[in-house]
Amino acid sequence: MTLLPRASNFGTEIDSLFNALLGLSVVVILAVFITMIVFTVRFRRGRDVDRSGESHRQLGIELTWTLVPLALFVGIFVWSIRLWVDLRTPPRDAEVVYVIGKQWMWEFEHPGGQREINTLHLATGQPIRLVMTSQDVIHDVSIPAFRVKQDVLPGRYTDEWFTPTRPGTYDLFCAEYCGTDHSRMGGTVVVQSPQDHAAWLAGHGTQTLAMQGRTLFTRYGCAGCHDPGAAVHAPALNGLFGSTVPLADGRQVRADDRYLHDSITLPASDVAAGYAPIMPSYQNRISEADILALIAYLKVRGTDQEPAHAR
Ligand code: HEC
Ligand SMILES: [Cu+2]
Repeated sequence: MTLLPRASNFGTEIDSLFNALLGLSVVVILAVFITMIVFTVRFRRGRDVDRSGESHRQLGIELTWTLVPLALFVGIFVWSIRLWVDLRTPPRDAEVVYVIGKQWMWEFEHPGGQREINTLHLATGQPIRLVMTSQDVIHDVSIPAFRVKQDVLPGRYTDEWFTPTRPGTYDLFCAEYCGTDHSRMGGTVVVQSPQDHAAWLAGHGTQTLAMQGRTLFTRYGCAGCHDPGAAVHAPALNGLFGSTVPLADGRQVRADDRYLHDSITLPASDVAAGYAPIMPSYQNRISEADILALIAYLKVRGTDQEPAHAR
C-alpha cells in the first residue's frame, strides 16, 4: 500500500515493515472480533449450550496461540531494530549537508558553500547525511518520500541520512509544532541526476564553506587571538578537530562538532587546560550558519586542505 512516492533507499523496507504491521494487526483484529461475535451468538442467554468451560482444556491450542504470536512479534521487533540501526548509521562516503531550522524557514548549506533557503538540491545515488541544528526552538525535518524524520534541536547537532533514488521534486515538512507559522514551515527537495546536480553545484558555488569560515574567523575577531603572532595566549586550533582536549578542570573531551560549537557559544563551560578563560562568548552574536562555516574552517585549519587567505 503506497500513497506516497518512494524515492530513497529506505522506501521499500520501511513500507514492507509498515505493511507487515498493518497485516498482522488486521489478522489479530479479525481473530478477536470474529471469535467475539461467534461467542456472543453461540452463548447468548437462553441458549442450551455447555457453559462449564474449564473441563476440556487443550494444551496444544494454548501453546499455539501463545507461541505463534510471540514468534511473530519478536520477529517484527528484530526486523525493526535492524532497520533502525541502519537508519542511524550513515555510510562513510555520505556527503554532509548542513541544515538550520529557524522560525519559520529552512536553510541548507552544501560543503562547497552553496546555500539554499527552503529548497534542497540533491543527486540520485549519493548518500546524504543531514547535520541539523536550530537557531531557536525545536523543529523537525521530515521528508515523507524518503521515509526519514528527525528532530532538530537548538544547541545540538542531530543527523539523518538517506540516498535519494529517484529524480523528482518532493515535499519537506517541519514535523514539530514550532509556533504560528509552523504549518507553513516546509520546503522542497529537488533530486537531480548526478550530471544535472554537478552542473547545479558548479553554477551556484562561490566559496567553499571552509573559505567562508576563514573570512568569518577574521571578521569576528577570532584571528586576533588565535592566529600565530597574536598578543594573546590562545590555542592555535590547528588539527583540533577529532583530537582529545585536556580541560582546565581535569576532564578530557573529544573535539567533535558539538565541542567546537560550544567553544564558540559557551567558552566558559569547557576551558582548555593551560589557558585563561578570556574568550568572549559569541552566543546570540553569531548565527548558527556562521558557526557551521567557522567549524568547517576549523576542521581544515592547519592541514593541507586549508583555504588560502589574504591577511
Ligand atoms: C580574546 C581572545 C579570543 C577571541 C576573540 C576568541 N578566542 Fe577562542 N579561545 C581563546 C582562549 C584564551 C581559549 C582557551 C581557553 C578556553 O578554552 O576558553 C580559546 C579557546 C577556543 C577554542 C577551544 C580550543 C581548544 O583547544 O579546546 C575554540 C574552538 C575557539 N577558541 C574558537 C574561537 C573562535 C571560532 C573565535 C571567533 C568566533 C574565537 N575563538 C575567538 C581566546 C579567544
Ligand atoms: Cu519548525
